[in-house]
Amino acid sequence: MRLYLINPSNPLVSIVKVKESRWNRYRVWKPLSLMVLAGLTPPEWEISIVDENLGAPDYAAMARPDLVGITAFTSQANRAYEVAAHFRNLGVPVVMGGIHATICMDEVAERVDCVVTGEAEGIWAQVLEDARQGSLKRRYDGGFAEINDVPLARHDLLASGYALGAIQTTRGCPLNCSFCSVTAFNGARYRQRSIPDVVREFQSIREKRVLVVDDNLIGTRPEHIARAKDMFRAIAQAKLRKEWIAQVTINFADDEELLALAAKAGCRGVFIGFESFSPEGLREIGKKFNLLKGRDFRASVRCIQRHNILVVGSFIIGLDIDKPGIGKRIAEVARKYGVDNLNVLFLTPLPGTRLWDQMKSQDRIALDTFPQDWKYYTLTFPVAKYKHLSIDRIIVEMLSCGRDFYSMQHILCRVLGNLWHRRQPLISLVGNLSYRNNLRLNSKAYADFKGYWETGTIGFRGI
Ligand code: B12
Ligand code: SF4
Repeated sequence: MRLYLINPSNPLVSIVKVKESRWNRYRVWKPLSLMVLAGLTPPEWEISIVDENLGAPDYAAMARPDLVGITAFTSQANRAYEVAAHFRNLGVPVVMGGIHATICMDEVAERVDCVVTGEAEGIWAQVLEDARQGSLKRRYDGGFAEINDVPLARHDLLASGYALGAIQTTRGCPLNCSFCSVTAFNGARYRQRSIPDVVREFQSIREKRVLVVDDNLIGTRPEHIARAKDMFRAIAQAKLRKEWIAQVTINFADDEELLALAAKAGCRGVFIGFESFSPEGLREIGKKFNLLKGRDFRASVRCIQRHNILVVGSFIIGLDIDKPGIGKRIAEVARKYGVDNLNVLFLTPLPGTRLWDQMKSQDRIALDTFPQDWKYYTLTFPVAKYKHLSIDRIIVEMLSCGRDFYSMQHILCRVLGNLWHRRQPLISLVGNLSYRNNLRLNSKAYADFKGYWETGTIGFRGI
């Protein structure tokens, strides 16, 4: 039985534009969901994982599969449907799962043979067996998996050519920020994989550098932190010699022992969602965790960096409190905090989030011709009606933020600072140049987007 597992690409996502910016070569990430699905698949299935981010293959020239499984974030849904249509025309049954299939089940069900909602661990074997028997049902629900059922992902199946391997050590997040899908999709309970499993899986990864995809690697409670420390100790003891990056909350900075252990285990960079520099902004999006009294963000960033760990800071633009001038302000604050890279995203009502419900009820979802508009739900296009910023204005703000933070002068300052502190100056340079290069690609993407906006059905200028 031949199974194709496909990760559809979205040409609007800048990381796939490797030709236009060779720096993006370092930013194509492995589709871990499909590697996990492969790990759950019995040996009688011959599996091929197709990652369209490395280039879409000529499906017509490939051997006919018995079953196709497609994963998709919302932004990949359009391409997912094209791929599904191709195989369904050949009479091959198509199963779709992942976050978009879970949240927008009815839309997906119209376009594939079978929808799998939730996490696949508890249900995939059944889906495969039914497919083998020719009795595939229209819908299966995996719910939340038992964390010990998460298999070792099949790291052997993907081609080389990725800069980083990928691994997941926890699922779920209790913080439920209004713009984020994680609590809705993976639940509020923070589930941690067994440490020996994590170490074994790390060992099976070919790449020296690894992305730990957890939404928050260290968690928020003392017992979470204690487990993170144990895991870092075990990774260090196993002498894996891997270098990895992860997402964490700002409390990472509050525990010197945690930082030292993480660095010893190979942590070289963390991605932190600051989201907004103002308490009103944080309250607006429900990121209360960053509101802790007395937090000095600059000092926290320094603490992390002292352990030779780079910090990527993420902010959101387009909150109700954001007014003209916000772009430059974010760049200034990020420089003040001293982050090594800045990642700014447009406030985007992702389906299934509290923000979606709120914006929908206020008629503020601007790009709402679905499914075709999903391709713009990459957080890199302004798809909503923002309170104080028209579409033209918010794009100007985003560009001015990028041009300020990634000016050659500021890049040089940061990289020289990292050279002086012997803090991965080369990685810092590559990271900064990659972002700078994408500014050019983004300007072009915004121009095309505005063209679509103006000729499309949306004719307003802010609310
Ligand atoms: C790693 C990651 C990335 C990587 C992508 C790696 C990849 N897959 O290619 C990078 C950094 C590139 C990325 C980019 C983006 N991401 Co992202 N990302 C994640 C993250 C943190 C983890 C995903 C992961 O690997 N999980 C581990 C695997 C094992 O779990 P899983 O994917 O959920 O798969 C399980 C089930 O869903 C199911 N399943 C999945 N696929 C299938 C298929 C079949 C057939 C079946 C049966 C089951 C099934 O089974 C799996 C095992 O249980 C999630 C957060 C999260 N918790 O999901 C956000 C998340 C998926 N990302 C999100 C977003 C918005 C984006 C971006 C659009 C914007 C951005 N700038 O971040 C881009 C766009 C990417 C694109 N190509 O269009 C949102 C998606 C929301 C939505 N409705 O789509 C999430 C949920 C984060 C959030 N804050 O809300 N992301
Ligand atoms: S943004 Fe981060 S902290 Fe907030 S709910 Fe999502 S994963 Fe949790």
